Parts: sequence; structure tokens; C-alpha cells
Amino acid sequence: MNSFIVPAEARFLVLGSKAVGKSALTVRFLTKRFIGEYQSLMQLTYNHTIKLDDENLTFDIRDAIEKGDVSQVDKDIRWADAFLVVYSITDKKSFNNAIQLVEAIYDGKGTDELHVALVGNKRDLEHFRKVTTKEGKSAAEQLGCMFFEVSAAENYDNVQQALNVVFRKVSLHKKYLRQEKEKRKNSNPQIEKKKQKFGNSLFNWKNEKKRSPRRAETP
Ligand SMILES: Nc1nc2c(ncn2[C@@H]2O[C@H](COP(=O)(O)OP(=O)(O)OP(=O)(O)O)[C@@H](O)[C@H]2O)c(=O)[nH]1
Ligand SMILES: [Mg+2]
Repeated sequence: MNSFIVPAEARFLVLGSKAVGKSALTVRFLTKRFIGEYQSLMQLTYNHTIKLDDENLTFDIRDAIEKGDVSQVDKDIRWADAFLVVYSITDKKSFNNAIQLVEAIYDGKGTDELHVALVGNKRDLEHFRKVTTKEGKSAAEQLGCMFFEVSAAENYDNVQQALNVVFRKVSLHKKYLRQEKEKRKNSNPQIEKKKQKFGNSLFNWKNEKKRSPRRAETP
């Protein structure tokens, strides 16, 4: 974990029913350690940098506390631009709640340009499984979000692999938005207007003519 704050490129919210392993997952990802019993009474937001494809990605990740406080959930949803909606594969209720949360996120944000992952945790507890992988997958397909099954208890690698897919997607999307913004900033409105008037090809041809030296002038 970083000891100082770097401006975040993306804001992740980890949410889901009580005791599904939100804190265990977050802490596992950030520190590589599994903390069996984790109690926090405060909303915790971590500022963290990872290296992805030789580039640094700094993000804020908030471990939401489930207090049944709808207004806080709404606030958190507005705050974030990427979401890890966690359920436990041993708890069908938490799965149904996760589906409702994903729907609430899409409704609340009012846009499809979101990064949402449905994350089934505790896959190490196979004997107690109540939600099949197929159910998780098809729910995610219907909702139009990503899907992973992980275990915070098992090891760091499986959590890292899943979350990095999400982080990579968000990072690429942010990069694309930055490039588009840069393009718009650099484009000359006068030229754009002319292009629209004459059509791109005619405009290019005219400019080409202006730029190329006249043959008669060359000895
Ligand atoms: N077997 C197993 N247990 C897990 C796993 N992840 C979390 N747990 C256990 O599940 C319990 C709840 O984990 P937390 O991380 O506190 O869950 P939470 O969603 O943050 O809970 P709240 O903050 O109280 O809503 C703890 O006893 C953890 O040890 C996992 O992948 N496998
Ligand atoms: Mg917690």
C-alpha cells in the first residue's frame, strides 16, 4: 500500500452483502495477505499503484461497508467509476443481492460505459456451494458485466489475475478517453468546419494542391 496519495486515475468500489469477503479480497489484493477476521467500522478507501503492461496505474479502491444504508450506497456508486460486486458462492441470498446491486449501478449511473465485475468469492468452499459457476456466468452475461470466481483465502494469484483483468480494462478505457480529449483539443475548429463543408477528400485534395510546388516554377 502507498504511504502517500497519488491522484487516482480510476475509482473502484467493492460492494456486496455482509460477510461475502469484500475486505478479505481487498486486503488480499493490496497486501498479498489473507486476513481471516477483518473488522472495520469505518469506510476505508485505499490509494494504490500497480504496474500493468509496464505502465503505472494509480487508483482508489473503497471497501464499502454494508450497513443497509441506501443513501451511502448511492453516494458510493456516484463516487466510483468501476465496481467489484462481490457475493459468496456459498450464499444464494448474497448472489441475488449482487444482481440487484449491479442493476442499481447501471440505473444510478445512467450509462453503459461502466466497468462492472460480478465476483463470486469463496470458491475454495466447494462443499458448501449454493451458486453454480454457470448461474454466475449467465447472470453476468444478462447484466452485461464481467464475471470471475475467486477465493481470497486460497492465494494471492487468483485474486490478482481476476482483478488485473478489470484494472487493465479500466486503464485502457481511460487511456482511450484521454487520447480522444487530446485529439479534440488539438483539432482546429476552422479546419474542421471546412472539412464538414467540402467533405474530407475534397478538402485534402485542395490542401495538397496548395502545398505542392507548381511544376512551372521548378527549373
Ligand atoms: N473460506 C473462505 N473464507 C473467506 C473467504 N473470504 C473471506 N472469508 C471469510 O468470510 C468472513 C467474512 O469476510 P470479510 O472479508 O470480513 O467480509 P466482508 O464482506 O468484508 O464483511 P462486512 O465488511 O462485515 O460486510 C471472514 O470470516 C473471512 O475469513 C474465502 O475466499 N474463503
Ligand atoms: Mg468488510
